[in-house]
Amino acid sequence: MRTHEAAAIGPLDPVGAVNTARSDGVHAAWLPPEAFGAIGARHSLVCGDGVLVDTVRDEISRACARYGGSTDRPPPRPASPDRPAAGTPYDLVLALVPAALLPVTAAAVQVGYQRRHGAGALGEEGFLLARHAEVTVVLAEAPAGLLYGLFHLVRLGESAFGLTRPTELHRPAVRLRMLDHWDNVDVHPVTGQVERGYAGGSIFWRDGARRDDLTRVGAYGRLLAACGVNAVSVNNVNVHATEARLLTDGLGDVAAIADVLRPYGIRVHLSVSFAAPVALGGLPTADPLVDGVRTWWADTTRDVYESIPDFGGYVVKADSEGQPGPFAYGRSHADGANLLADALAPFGGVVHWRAFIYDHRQDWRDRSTDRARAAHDHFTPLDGRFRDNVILQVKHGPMDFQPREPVSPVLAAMPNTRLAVEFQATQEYTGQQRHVCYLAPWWSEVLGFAPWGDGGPTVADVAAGGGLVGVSNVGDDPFWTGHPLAQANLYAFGRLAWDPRLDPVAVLDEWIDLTFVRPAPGCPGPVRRALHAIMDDSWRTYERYTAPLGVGFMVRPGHHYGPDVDGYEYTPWGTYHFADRDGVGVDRTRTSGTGFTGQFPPPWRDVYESPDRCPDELLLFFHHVPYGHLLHDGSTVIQHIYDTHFAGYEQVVTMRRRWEGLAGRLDPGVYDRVRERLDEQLRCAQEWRDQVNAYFFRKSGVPDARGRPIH
Ligand code: GCW
Repeated sequence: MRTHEAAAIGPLDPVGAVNTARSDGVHAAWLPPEAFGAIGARHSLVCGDGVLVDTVRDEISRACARYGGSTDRPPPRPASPDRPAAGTPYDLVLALVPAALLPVTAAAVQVGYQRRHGAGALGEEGFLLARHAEVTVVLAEAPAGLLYGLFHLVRLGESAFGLTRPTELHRPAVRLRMLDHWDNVDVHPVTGQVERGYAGGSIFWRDGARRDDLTRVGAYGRLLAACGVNAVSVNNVNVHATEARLLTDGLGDVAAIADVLRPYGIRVHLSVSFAAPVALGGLPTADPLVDGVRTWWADTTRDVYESIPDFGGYVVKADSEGQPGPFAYGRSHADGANLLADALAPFGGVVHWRAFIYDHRQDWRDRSTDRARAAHDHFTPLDGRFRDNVILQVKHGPMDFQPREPVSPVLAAMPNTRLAVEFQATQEYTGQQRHVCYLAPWWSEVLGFAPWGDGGPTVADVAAGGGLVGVSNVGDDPFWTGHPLAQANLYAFGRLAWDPRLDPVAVLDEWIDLTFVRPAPGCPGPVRRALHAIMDDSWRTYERYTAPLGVGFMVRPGHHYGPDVDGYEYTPWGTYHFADRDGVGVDRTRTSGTGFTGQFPPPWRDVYESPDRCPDELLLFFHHVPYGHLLHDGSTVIQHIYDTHFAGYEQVVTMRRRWEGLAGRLDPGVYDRVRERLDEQLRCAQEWRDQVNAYFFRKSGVPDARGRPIH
């Protein structure tokens, strides 16, 4: 098996355009050795102590061994970091400086540190980057800052050593930048080793046990640190019997993973079962208000911290899709979350309590129950009742990671609760890593959305104190993410979590620079041009050939891949489009529908309420309209469906052609894998186009105005 995997990545391309293969057969993703060329060729000094500073040193030493530079430790006597030892010119200095000394040190190296920032401006993870007198300087107050500073230099490459650079202060906008793995320890009979995983097995677990060799986990931690992620939860939020035991007998395995991730500044979190006191502790109840239950969680949590002193905390999916929760005891979710929060508080841990609660046994005949309303209905009455170390983890949309949804109104309705926004990097509903679908533009739109209207706070502002969580798309596949281009989603998740204002196209550029060749300045390069052409708009392309105008869920039930327009129409899951011969869409208005529009603050409650003002791309999410309804561009709904489906398919044809233009320019392993997936994407896009068009033609009887073939 391993040999087969190793063979998946071929030898280096003679053109030398791309160099990302590793001897162990695992793709280097955005950290190929070449990405360290600029640093490795320099003389550098690293000042500071601790595990993370050692990581910085190791990274630089390895790069120097390859590229001929050198790296020193600080001289015995403290000296000015720009020329720390007289007569020893350094090109690069990375220094950990006590917060109180930062202004002085910065002044000494003339990096333009602004006094108004005062001491402590960089915080736990920030860094200052400057260039003065031909020395590039990175200063940090805490070790993680130095690590992030190093990876920033990697991103900059040679330009970090250019003639001049303005001083830059970097610190993350969002404190908790976390990836949730939906990995099972046992291979689950229905969901497998990784629930909704499209990249092979788990990097942590295999066939019921932790993997002995955690080298891959270390490499993963390194990739995550390089894009800014600082927390990982290592098991599925659907906690089955074996996985529940990670909290007690399996703790050693979690600790082993934590040991491997620690040098990259990543804390480990664990998904736990709310019923653990019963299932593991032998108690008769898991009622959050019973003393014995509280004591059990307090004792168990203390043991966790004895094994893993920097343990991040618990993730909980309660009363959702069959998982146990406080409702069984007539208690609220605040009672449930606070129980765990109290157990974690003495150690500085947090509870990520998921807001994904809805009735999955709904009667499809009942048009008044609306799954989109559920999280808001359940949680907003609890605002202000959660402890400070509870983070309510809210999926970005009110339904479930569809290619298009409005922003969840919960994000605008709980001012007294810490909120985290959850994205799905694993492409459950966006092509399952067989389709190219660069998700950063979608996430960026969500993060920039202003729930109270333009000029007001954005979703990113709301998440700043809670966090951003991504469901990981990684597995033991040699390319990490199955589809090599899906690596960009993981990279972009970390970067947007660090700075939500980043332009997704610029983030893609960073990823291209690191992962593929960095072309000469001024030359866009064929690889870069083709990747932008294929990826920049790929999410919208996916949207075009799948479910139209925000309606969602026209996928095959269960595995959720490929089209099935009525697949979820007459099911208990609350996922309907209500197409009939006259029209399509879900009436969620206050006037005549489920009233969901009323969960938004102004102006959106009124914008969404009105079929004329509602943005086209969300029209069918909010309204049931006739097929002849006119969109803002003057097209009818039915014609829009036909046009976008034909166009989306054609765009995939173009994508595939662009990729073929890269033959011979890329590592053959990467080239072949993407090409193979594009073939499948094309097949599937055609199926989507034909099924959706045929379905609506047969329902409505309205022909395509342009007379194209509809079956
Ligand atoms: O979208 C649904 C997925 C489930 C997942 C659930 C959740 C982990 O189909 O596989 O369960 O969301 O987010 O909890």
